[in-house]
Amino acid sequence: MTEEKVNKKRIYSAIQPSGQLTLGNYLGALRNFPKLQSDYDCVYCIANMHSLTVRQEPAELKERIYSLLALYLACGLDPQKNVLYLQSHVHEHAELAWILNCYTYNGELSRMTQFKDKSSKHADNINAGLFTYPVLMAADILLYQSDFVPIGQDQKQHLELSRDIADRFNRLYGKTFVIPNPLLSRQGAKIMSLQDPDKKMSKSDTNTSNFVLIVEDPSSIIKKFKKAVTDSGSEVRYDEENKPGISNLINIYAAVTDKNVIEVEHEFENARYGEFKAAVGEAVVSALTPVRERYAQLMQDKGYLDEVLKDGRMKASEIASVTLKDVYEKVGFVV
Ligand code: ATP
Ligand code: LTN
Repeated sequence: MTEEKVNKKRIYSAIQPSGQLTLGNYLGALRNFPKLQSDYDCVYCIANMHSLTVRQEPAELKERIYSLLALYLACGLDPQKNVLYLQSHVHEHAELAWILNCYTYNGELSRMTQFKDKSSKHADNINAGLFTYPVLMAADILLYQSDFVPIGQDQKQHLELSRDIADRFNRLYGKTFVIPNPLLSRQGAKIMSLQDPDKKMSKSDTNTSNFVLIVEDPSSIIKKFKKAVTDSGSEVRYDEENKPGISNLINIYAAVTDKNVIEVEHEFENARYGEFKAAVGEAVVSALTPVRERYAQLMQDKGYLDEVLKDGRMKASEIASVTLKDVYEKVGFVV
């Protein structure tokens, strides 16, 4: 264990570079990461190995890796305080994943709802990686002896499996892995689609009116909010069941302005839907503008991004190699 780990609990999370990130990713995940950097020892990964479970265009994947790193930095993650690294730079991930594959049952993997969803979405490419994906995710988390893993609701089942695998291994060989706990984002952090507020805002949505990107042009953001689906009635009032469109917009406004739902309802007591939608668009633009500007600067400086990756690779490997060596010894490999 590293020295910092003795004093601080470790946070570990990862995002796949499989598309451009949305306002949903920002409010549900990214925006919360910098808040943890002083109190925890944080490790954030760009999970490019996971992305290969779905076909990727190589040049695009490469660009998206830089883009995700630039977003981590633009959102306020300080590379001195956090370890920011690329998964494929640390070979221990693939090695531990192989070992853990031998301690995971097919029955467990076939119960994973994401596997079922993705196999139906990509019926022409149900590859073995898609099936064993949760084992690689367990390897990510367990290599770093992570105490807490900030994730969305959709990843809870994978985290449960990581805990089961860690516990199984620890029982067989003695304490090897820290058992990780989920850190679920606040309730308001489930951002819904702008045109179809019954489903989650998602970066892989084929209808671009359903989401706004973190780095989207302000005029396009304003337009999308003006077009956002609302409900019958005319009151700006929170009611998830009967007014899902307005409730989603209230949630977004509350999140980007750091207000609560009651304050937002009060502020727009006498407003029409049109006025409210324009205000939400403006508030989102103000929240995202500094991130977009910083992102654009960072993307101009690939040399700097490469340096951050190099440093992250070194720090991550240092932690990961200790865990893998212990695992190799425990299972009886000659090290
Ligand atoms: P995909 O569309 O490719 O399935 P996604 O946009 O749903 O991707 P992920 O890459 O699976 O996003 O998730 C990255 C992080 O963003 C996760 O922590 C996830 O919980 C969070 N997240 C994704 N979508 C939302 C959303 N609509 N609201 C809040 N948080 C979200
Ligand atoms: N499966 C996650 C991304 C991911 C992850 C991880 C999250 C890969 N490895 C380790 C937390 C910890 C996703 O698709 N959002």
